[in-house]
Amino acid sequence: MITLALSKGRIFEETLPLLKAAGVEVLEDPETSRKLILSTNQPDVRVVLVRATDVPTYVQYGGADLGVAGRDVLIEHGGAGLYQPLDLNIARCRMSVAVRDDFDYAAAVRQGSRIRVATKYTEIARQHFADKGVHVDLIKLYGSMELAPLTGLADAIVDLVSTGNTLRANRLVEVEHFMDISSRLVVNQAALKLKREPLRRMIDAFASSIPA
Ligand code: PRT
Ligand code: MG
Repeated sequence: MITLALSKGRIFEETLPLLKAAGVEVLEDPETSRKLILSTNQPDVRVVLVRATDVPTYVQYGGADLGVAGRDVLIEHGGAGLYQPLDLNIARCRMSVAVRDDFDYAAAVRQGSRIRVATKYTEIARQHFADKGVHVDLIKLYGSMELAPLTGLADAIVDLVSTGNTLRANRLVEVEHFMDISSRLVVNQAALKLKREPLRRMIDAFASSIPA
C-alpha cells in the first residue's frame, strides 16, 4: 500500500493532474465527502487528507509514504527525515512583507528602528530579517495576519501573497517580495527503500508532468 498525504483545497486540486499522469484517479471528492482516507482506482494507492502544515509530519514519521507541501510549510517544519525529490511548481505564490499604507517601511529600516512583525511564518521571517540585518520583534499568529497592522498589534506582516487581493482589501501594501513559493513532493526516506519500485514509478510520472 502506498499512502499519499495531501491537504484539501489548492494542493489537492493541483495535484490531481499529476496523479492522473501516474495513472491514479481519486474516487471521492474531499469537498463533499467527510472521509479522511480516500480510495483511488489503484487498489494499492490511497490518499489521506491532513492539514497543510501536518503533511511533513505525516511523511516524516511514516503516517504517509509521500506527500505534497508548500516550500513555506517545509521551511517552517525544518525538513528532517524528508527526501524532497521534486519541485512540482504548483500552488505558486510569494512570501512578502506588507505594511499599512501609511507606514514608511523604508524609513523604519533606514533608521534602524525595531519593527514589530506579525506572522505565522516565524522561521522564514527570522531568517529574512537576520539576512537584512534588521531588528524585529516577531509576534506569532495562527490566522488573519492582515488584521495585525490594522489594529496596531504590529507594524508589518510576513505572509503569502498570490493575487494581492487580500492585501488591497485591507489597505495593506506589499513592500518586499523576498521568496518565491511552490509546492514540493516529499517522500519518507525509509519508505523509499522498502517500497522502492512503486514510489520510483510515481516520482517519475510526477516528474514528467510538472506544469511549466
Ligand atoms: O487554509 P487552512 O488554514 O486550512 O490551511 P493552509 O492555509 O495551511 O492551507 P492552504 O490550502 O490555504 O495552503 C496550502 C499551501 O498553498 C500553502 O502552504 C502555500 O504554499 C500555498 N499557497 C499558494 C497559498 C496561497 N497561494 C495563498 N494565497 N497559501 C495561502 N494563501 C493565502 C495567504 O496566506 C493570504 O491569506 O491567501 C491569501 C492571499 O491570497 P491573495 O490571492 O489575496 O493574494
Ligand atoms: Mg489557507
